[in-house]
Amino acid sequence: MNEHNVTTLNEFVIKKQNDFPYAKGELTRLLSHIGIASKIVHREVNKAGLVDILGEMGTVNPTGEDQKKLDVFANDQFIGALKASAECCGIASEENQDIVTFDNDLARDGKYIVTIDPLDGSSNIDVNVSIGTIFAIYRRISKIGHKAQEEDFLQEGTRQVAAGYVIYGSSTMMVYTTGRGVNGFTLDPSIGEFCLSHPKIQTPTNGKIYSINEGNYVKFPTGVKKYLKYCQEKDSETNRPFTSRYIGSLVADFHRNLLKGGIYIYPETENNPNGKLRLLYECNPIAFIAEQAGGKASDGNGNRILDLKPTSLHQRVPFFVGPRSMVDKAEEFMNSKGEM
Ligand code: AMP
Ligand code: P6P
Repeated sequence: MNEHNVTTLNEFVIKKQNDFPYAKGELTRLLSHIGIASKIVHREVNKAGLVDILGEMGTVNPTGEDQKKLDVFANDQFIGALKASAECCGIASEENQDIVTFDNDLARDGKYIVTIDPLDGSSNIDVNVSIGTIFAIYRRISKIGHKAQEEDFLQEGTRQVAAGYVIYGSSTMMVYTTGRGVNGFTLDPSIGEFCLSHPKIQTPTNGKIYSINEGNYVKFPTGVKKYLKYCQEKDSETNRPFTSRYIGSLVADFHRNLLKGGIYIYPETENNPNGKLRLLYECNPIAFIAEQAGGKASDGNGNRILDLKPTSLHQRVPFFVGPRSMVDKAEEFMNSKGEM
């Protein structure tokens, strides 16, 4: 706390480091570098409409999605900041087919790796809808002093040291956890600092919002169709019908649901048998935050997201995340037999 009675992100992170007497400040440095890159991306996102940084780059990312200029800019910013931190030996990014290893003496000694979606929901950039950065931090398992290996990035989500997202919306916020609760920081552009605005976030136990792309209804599994009808039926005892809210930007949809109480579902469909969202840099970090805020995240078939053993960098999984009671109810329908 300072004379302005605000706690900045850096002050908060350093304070939390003091809970670990043996800590050398390496995680602290990593988190503060992520904060710096987020502020630089915030600046560009907020003037995207004014400079020639909108529109397609003409290239595609590893999952075949058009790469917009801001995507590439954000990726470059985070890769640069993580390399400069000298605490990270490599990253796995949505924008890169393979892992990016930082092969210099300082970084090779870094004990952390980062998985990142530098600008998720970027198809919304040109229409001024909120977008976000999603990241997760793990301790490397390969030998320190050598290049990062793919095995470092294919760890279960339970091994995350930290996870967070930045939402570039009506205000820019960073929300993150290191396994001891979830805290949210709002960027105050007048001082260029993320300031603690949402301490100890706990998601409401009974939400009233469901978020899913209902345009895919005919391709949904029967259990999802049944759950949607359940959400839409009138029942005063369980506060139904629920409200449908879907922005089409995971960070924006999840952030609203985290604060207000709601379930987000991206299930498998006929076209996408494993759903659309990527395990390493979308589902695992969001799942870690959701659980730390008292919620639940599963693949809809009884498998906890954080327990899944990744097999590839850009692996997709079906994603059900929200208040425990809502995810449990959705899974109940997913497990029920019979047709619609
Ligand atoms: P370090 O030596 O800085 O890498 O810290 C060692 C471990 O202490 C980290 O992997 C975390 O588990 C914990 N830790 C250190 N700094 C922080 C922090 N700022 N916030 C939360 N946990 C921390
Ligand atoms: P659909 C954005 O491309 C994204 O990965 C998430 O941010 C978002 O929730 C989802 O895809 C939207 O997908 O198929 O509904 O447009």
